[in-house]
Amino acid sequence: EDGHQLWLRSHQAAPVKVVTTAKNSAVLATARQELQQGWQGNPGATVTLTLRKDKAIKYDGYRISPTGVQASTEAGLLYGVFELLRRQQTGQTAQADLSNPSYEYRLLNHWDNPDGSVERGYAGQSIFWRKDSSFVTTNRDKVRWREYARANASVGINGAVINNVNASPKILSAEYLARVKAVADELRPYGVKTYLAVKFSSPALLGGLKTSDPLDPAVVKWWQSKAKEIYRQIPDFGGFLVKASSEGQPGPQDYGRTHADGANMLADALKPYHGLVMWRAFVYSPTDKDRAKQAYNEFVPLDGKFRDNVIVQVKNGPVDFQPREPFSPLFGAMKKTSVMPEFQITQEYLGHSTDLAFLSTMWEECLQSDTYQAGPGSTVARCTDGSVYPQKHTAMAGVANTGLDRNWTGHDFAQANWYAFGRLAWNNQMKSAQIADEWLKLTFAGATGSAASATTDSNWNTNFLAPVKQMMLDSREAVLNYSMPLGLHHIMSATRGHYGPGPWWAPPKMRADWTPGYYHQASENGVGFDRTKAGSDAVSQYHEPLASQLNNPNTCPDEYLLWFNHLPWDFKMKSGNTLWNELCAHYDKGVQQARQFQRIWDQTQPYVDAERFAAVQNKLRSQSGNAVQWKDACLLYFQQFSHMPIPATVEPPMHTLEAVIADDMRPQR
Ligand code: BDP
Repeated sequence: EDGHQLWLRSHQAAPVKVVTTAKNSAVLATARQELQQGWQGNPGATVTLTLRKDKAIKYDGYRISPTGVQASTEAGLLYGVFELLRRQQTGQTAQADLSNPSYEYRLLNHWDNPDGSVERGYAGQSIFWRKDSSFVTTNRDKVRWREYARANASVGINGAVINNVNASPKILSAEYLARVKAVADELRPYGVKTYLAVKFSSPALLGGLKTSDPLDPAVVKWWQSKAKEIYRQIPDFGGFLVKASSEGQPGPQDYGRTHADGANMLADALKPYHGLVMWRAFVYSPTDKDRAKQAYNEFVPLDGKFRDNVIVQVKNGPVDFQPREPFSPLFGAMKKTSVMPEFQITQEYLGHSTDLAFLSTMWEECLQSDTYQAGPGSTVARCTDGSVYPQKHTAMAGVANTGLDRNWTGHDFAQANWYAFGRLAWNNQMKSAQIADEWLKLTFAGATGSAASATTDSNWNTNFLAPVKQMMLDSREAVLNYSMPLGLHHIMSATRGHYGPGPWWAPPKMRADWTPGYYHQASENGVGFDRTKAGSDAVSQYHEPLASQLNNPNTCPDEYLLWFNHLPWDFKMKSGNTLWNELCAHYDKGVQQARQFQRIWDQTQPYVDAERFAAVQNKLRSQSGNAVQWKDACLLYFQQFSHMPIPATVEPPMHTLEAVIADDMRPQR
């Protein structure tokens, strides 16, 4: 029980007869095989896979019934099969149902480098690239890529960008493309398309041209012939993901061109092959006053100027994957452009693969946020899935948390985030409680080797499923409480790769917008970033009535308070507490929650195999230590400014500020 099987644990299958009207294809063969491997229904039953056009079925959607699946694409049949099996395994009734994906493209973004390292990866080396840069595709590679593709298909993910957005130009060289083709060949039978992140200056760096100016004819030609070269080998290649004019990456602005000029040039090169360009809106410069405003300022004026095979890829929040951010104001504001959300599955800012944080609740919160851009109910979900605006393409991306670790994701519970991402990309109205419920049943039921099963054993339901599900649902808020409550953000340690606290970090000459002080603004006057009309006025990028609500500290929700306001330490909160006391209470609560998670898990021992029980127990122990560090460090750091006592109800610090800072300076990972 090393977790390698993810939520796809093997089952004793009952015999089943598969009948199909579809022509034989690789994807259909996969669907058939999955049924035969996993059938839990009546032994000897006949299941029919019907391929037929049906107006009610969108993209790769499907209809299922206890006796079969109907879809208009082979991938739809495969997804229907996985749903049928999921229902059997989780004890849901297999009543007739129609299911359409919310988004046409559901992609993982791998920040994997050609040398095998993974940027912000906490689960080992890349599954796609090897350090020794040997391009020999081994049988082990192929098996792993197929297992990976199968896991994706089981939750409806249909695309993978297999290299880092901070892209190396050599990814487009002939020898790397051969490896890309090898990957694509293994992902294809599972309906997963392969994409690449490209470096905008590749024509100069790789092609030897004098410039990479998107309006230069030689540059245009270079990309056209590169596209041709790629599609010759990979006819169903998905397209390019581009990080340009962002964090030092080259881009169209280096040549005085706009993001639209750059994106459109690449889009034209891919158009003959139906390829897509996902152009990231993650842009900010150190000279602007408020980083949170910049993507909006740059991209809104370009609305309507992008080719129809461009999708603008927007991080969920306006800054950078913080544990909690308000939604990016670009959602709903770009009305004539395809816009897609990007979430971070890997836990860069939420405790790496040490802390347990079920991110589904975070994504659900973002997707269900109301932008009001087209009246009440214009949620981020509806503004990006085509319900509000007639987007040509719809998509959702997640920065993957996978690596060569035996359990794929480092923390066994981090698998749930991969799972949840796929489920929400398929259905952006899904509730986190249901996702957690499914994942726990699929991943842990029957794992002790006993007869314990999700459907029949009420002890398992009461003593394992219920408390562990609650722990998952509370886990992200717990991380917030002990790290960045009340709208605090970007105050993590830089020396330890964003793990642990670091509100003090400010090396000389460091870019201000990369230091925590820029964000927390703590002084004797108070704490928080003033983004009200009197401050940076970021609030005005939101639609009314939201803008006014956020602009006033008395109506701004507590969870965004210090994101939008700079407030005195004795500011009176809705609870009646002073801001300082409220801050102390949150940090303390986070620590207590982490402790409680340890207790909950300890109680589950009879229901979990020894290996995963011990692995999770160890992680939770470290997480508690991390929570205490965060609490002690932040309270002692901020106390230097508030000069107020830590309330007696709060567990007193067990570290000194000096000790935590010294520890932070000693790189640990
Ligand atoms: C930041 C990461 C950095 C990424 C960047 C991005 O720290 O490693 O390159 O996001 O999304 O959060 O491009």
